[in-house]
Amino acid sequence: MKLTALTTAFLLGTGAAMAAGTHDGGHGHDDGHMAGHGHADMMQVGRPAAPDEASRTIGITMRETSDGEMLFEPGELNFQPGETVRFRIHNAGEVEHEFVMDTHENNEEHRELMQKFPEMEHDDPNAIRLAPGETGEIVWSFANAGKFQFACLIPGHMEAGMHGPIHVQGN
Ligand SMILES: [Cu+2]
Repeated sequence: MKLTALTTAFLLGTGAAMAAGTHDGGHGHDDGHMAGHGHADMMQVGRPAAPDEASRTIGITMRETSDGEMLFEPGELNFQPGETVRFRIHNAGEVEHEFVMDTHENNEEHRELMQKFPEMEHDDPNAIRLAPGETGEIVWSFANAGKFQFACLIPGHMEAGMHGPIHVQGN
């Protein structure tokens, strides 16, 4: 799905989108590669991992409701520090959605950035953007205990309900 996301970025990406995507350097994954285990990919919420590291698969559905809400199912996620899981994310809605894992603060910053640059495309390892009907995967290793967040940062979507807590509980 990484290739699909990249291809979409190239197909849909205008000069403005490209420029917006790099204007603050805040994403830190400009080349979009899946180096996986380097320090550069380590975030507070964890790091991308290889598929064979995953100990379980979690299905996530993204959709809109008839009364104008947008949501993730399930609405909350729980992990242990050091746990590596495979997310199989399906967009069952009628518009594009994305699944982004990060700290609440980083998601908030990112959301504001996307409001300013709605055409912005990104290819961060902690995020995946899916067209209606599409399914994609992220394999992720949760490093630190703490409370994180998954959200859709497309303008208006988080406000419509697309966010939930990720609890990484230490013993
Ligand atoms: Cu969305």
